[in-house]
Amino acid sequence: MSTAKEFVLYSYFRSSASYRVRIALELKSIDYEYRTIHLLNNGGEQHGADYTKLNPSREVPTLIHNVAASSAPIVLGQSVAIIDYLDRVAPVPHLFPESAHQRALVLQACEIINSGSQPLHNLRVLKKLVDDFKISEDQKTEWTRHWIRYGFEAFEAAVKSHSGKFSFGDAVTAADCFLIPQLANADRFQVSTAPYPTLEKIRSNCEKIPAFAKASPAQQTDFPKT
Ligand SMILES: N[C@@H](CCC(=O)N[C@@H](CS)C(=O)NCC(=O)O)C(=O)O
Repeated sequence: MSTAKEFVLYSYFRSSASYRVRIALELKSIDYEYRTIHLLNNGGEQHGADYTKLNPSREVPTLIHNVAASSAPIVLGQSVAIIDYLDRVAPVPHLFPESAHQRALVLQACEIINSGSQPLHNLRVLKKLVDDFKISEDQKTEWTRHWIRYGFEAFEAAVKSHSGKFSFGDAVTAADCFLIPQLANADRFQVSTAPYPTLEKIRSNCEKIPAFAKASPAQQTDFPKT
């Protein structure tokens, strides 16, 4: 009989929000069960009735924490909330600093991507633009590129004076967990990162850490084989 793992992640290989949480899980060496929610198949599995009960926003990621056999599992959506939760239940390595000021700066950087850039080119936003406003493929791509660049400009300015090897000094923080997946989105939409030298430096340092590679889309079980 197979026993459920303590942690379960509902994810999609290409989802940058899921990728953030995968990085945090890998950095913390948390073993977890990966469950795929295919965002395109059958009109999008995120809209299924059972999944919607877990994640009313109908998006990935969702984290389940099976705390104890005797208590109900903890179910969490929203990558900021999930990573904050993981940082409390598995504090090593810390992804949010202790100091109120430093923690706010890290959250600010996370939110530049989480609320100021990625949601504007999320799947359902693009679908609405195509379905109801009849934008072309080229316009869709240009829209996406615009919001990725918009976020990178802000992120570069926000971390430039704080960065060392990573966004904040020489230790990985949650900010890096948000940046790397958005850089993967930039690659996908052929957005040059040359105007953002701090982001390029951080990326090359993150690439040296195995947890980032393990969390990448190509390493996930639902990554297309062909
Ligand atoms: N702010 C949310 C964003 C989640 C999100 O945008 N997920 C995307 C994939 S990256 C999604 O599931 N989209 C489904 C849709 O738009 O239908 C988080 O951080 O968890």
